[in-house]
Amino acid sequence: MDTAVASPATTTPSDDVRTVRGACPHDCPDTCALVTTVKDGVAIKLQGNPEHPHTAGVLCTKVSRYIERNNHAGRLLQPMRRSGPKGSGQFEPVSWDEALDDIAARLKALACINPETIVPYSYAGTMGLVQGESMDRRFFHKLGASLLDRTICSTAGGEAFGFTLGGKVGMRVEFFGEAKLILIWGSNSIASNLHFWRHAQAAKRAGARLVCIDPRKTETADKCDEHVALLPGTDAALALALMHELIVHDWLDHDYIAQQTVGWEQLRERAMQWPPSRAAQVCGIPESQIVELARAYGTTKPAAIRLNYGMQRVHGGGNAARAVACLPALTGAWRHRAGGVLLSTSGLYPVDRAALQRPDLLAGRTPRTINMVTIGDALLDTANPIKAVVVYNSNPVAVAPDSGKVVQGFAREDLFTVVLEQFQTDTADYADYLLPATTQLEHWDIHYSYGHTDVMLNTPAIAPRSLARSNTWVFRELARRMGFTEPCFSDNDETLVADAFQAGSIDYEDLRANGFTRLNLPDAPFAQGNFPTPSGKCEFYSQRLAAMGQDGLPDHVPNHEPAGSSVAYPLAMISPPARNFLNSSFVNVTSLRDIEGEPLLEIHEEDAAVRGILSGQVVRVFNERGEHRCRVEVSRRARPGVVNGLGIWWRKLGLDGSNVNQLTSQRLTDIGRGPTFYDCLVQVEAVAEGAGEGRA
Ligand SMILES: Nc1nc2c(c(=O)[nH]1)N[C@H]1C(S)=C(S)[C@@H](COP(=O)(O)OP(=O)(O)OC[C@H]3O[C@@H](n4cnc5c(=O)[nH]c(N)nc54)[C@H](O)[C@@H]3O)O[C@H]1N2
Ligand SMILES: Nc1nc2c(c(=O)[nH]1)N[C@H]1C(S)=C(S)[C@@H](COP(=O)(O)OP(=O)(O)OC[C@H]3O[C@@H](n4cnc5c(=O)[nH]c(N)nc54)[C@H](O)[C@@H]3O)O[C@H]1N2
Ligand code: SF4
Ligand SMILES: [Mo]
Repeated sequence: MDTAVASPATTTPSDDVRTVRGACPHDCPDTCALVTTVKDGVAIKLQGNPEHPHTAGVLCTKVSRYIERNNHAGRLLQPMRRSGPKGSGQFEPVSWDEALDDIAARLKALACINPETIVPYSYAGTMGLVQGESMDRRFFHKLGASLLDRTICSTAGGEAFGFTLGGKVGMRVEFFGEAKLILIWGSNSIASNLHFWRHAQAAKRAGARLVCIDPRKTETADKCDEHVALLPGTDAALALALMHELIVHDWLDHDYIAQQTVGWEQLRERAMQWPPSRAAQVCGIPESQIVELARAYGTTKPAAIRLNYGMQRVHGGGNAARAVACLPALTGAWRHRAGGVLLSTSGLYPVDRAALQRPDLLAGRTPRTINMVTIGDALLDTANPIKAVVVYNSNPVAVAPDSGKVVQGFAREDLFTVVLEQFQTDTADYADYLLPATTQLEHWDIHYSYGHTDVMLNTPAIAPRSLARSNTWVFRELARRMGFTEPCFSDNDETLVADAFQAGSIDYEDLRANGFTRLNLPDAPFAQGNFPTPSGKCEFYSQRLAAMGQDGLPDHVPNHEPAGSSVAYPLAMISPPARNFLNSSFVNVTSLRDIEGEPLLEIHEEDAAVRGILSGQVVRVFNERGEHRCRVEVSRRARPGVVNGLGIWWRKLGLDGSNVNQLTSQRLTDIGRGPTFYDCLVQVEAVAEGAGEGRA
């Protein structure tokens, strides 16, 4: 048996009780600091670290169940080989040596002919730099495999911010507590950014006004002073109308605009085409609400915007993020540390990706790039076939759009599929080899965050359960079997932790002592301009976009599938996360699934009434891409014309073996090649009692 495993922090004499500091690995802006209590080598308690200011000792409901997840009866504990038909989920146990020898031999045979027929597929099952983007990338770079464009979440907004502000940069989260007006825009903070919500609450207690801009009346909207329930994909129209009002009422910081921005005259002209009456039509909200919102934004200082990714999962998502990113420069909100906008802080971290990922191992080769959003089409492409996929840190069969095609692709008999997983997910069912992965309690890692500005260290608390092994271990072992001799393939996890940030850029001593360390950043980064754009200014007009043949100014770009544009599919469906799941993670944790119940579609009473739909019925939701059955709730959380299908269920744990992504499309965003999950028209109808309720 192979023995090279992550070593727990210290040796454990029996009845020794100790605590180990870690970091939450999940794809969440909060990147909480964890403290695990270990007794006799067993994790018995997991809490938020009270010493970490951002975490403040509090974890979300999901991760407070992490030990239940870790010790789950469904944890994969043994390498397995497919023993039944593709997709049947039937496996037989094999040894690690057998599995790795055969996988290496099969990849080698494919690589000899054309390494681009091999595709890695990974996302943020763990956000850790070590288990998420180090040895794996080195392995595929050396192999010359196809590159993966990791676009499934944040590239539309992220690249849009890059064009406008110069990167994923913005306000520091702790200063939201000092703001007097907070726009929570495309974010269900209570569900998906809980520790930001703490600061928003502090601001509210100090007299701030909170406004939530979201088609769904979320639990966050419930707790704000105002809810702007616009139609999905209309945020740029709203932002342009706000600019119109700022201009007309002269709520502008002329000095800031003159000194720190590019393209003011052009933007002014564009915004003047968007009077509130026009935006009200497009957004499906009252004109007066836009006028009032503009007044509040133009006259309250400091005003802060927490933009999140919910508003960029539509055709015009990039333009919408650009439009919102322009607002604080118009009012000079950046002058104050509690003013500005925050989408993501990840661009503030000096991560040394070249050292971690070693793109130099490509040695001049330029393999094709596969967009992970369109994996369905890519797997079905016969002209440039994919012959092997190695999936880790992701569950594409559940999370990628247009799952009818994704399933068809993974079901190909001639596709060789390796899945590294903690659980037998929908994707794992299609594996030829299913390899058991460690959890965050069992491996080393180091983390940046996209919601705060601390670096986090994760020290393993316990030994891996049974034969589970870390991603880095698997790729090291595969590299050895492929005959890759570069010394970088022998780096252990602690070396990778030490090399993750640019030399001298973070305080490793502080990190080791406390489990977290602060980046050294100014309070108000753009008070004097200094944007990391080519001009050093906020680029209302982007020369770089114009050079790519795109509109240099932000504009409203209608949805691919605009609300009201189809008679057959009259309802717009968005599919934001259910609060107690994290993407498709935790759906198999019984105590959390019990809270969510069954896959749910929220519908407004008017839309329900005309269809004769009653709360609690099973409905068929469908469009030309497929159909999905779920429970319906006639709910004040849905606005007229929009239904909310909460995600992301494991298909096999749903009502009919599908989930909402059966309906979503593979079409991309205007900027960033991102997914358009929330740009999706459907029809809904009640299903006769008793039909289609058998669990698949
Ligand atoms: N509990 C929980 N937390 C999570 C996750 C999870 O699955 N569950 N996922 C994590 C991940 S990967 C990410 S990327 C983030 C996602 O978190 P967010 O960035 O906040 O994004 P979403 O949850 O997709 O959407 C947020 C809100 O945007 C709304 N929305 C949908 N369409 C539009 C629109 O066109 N305009 C506007 N203004 N709003 C719109 C949705 O109704 C939703 O309430 O959260 C992370 N945190
Ligand atoms: N309809 C709809 N679809 C969506 C979204 C939506 O809002 N609506 N959200 C989208 C977004 S924002 C995102 S980010 C994607 C997320 O999509 P994914 O990144 O695929 O996220 P998860 O579904 O959580 O799957 C991550 C998997 O990684 C596994 N994992 C965790 N840690 C490790 C590890 O250390 N090693 C290995 N080998 N595996 C590990 C977990 O068990 C889990 O099954 O989904 C997207 N899909
Ligand atoms: S999922 Fe988010 S809120 Fe929950 S523990 Fe992890 S980082 Fe914190
Ligand atoms: Mo995401």
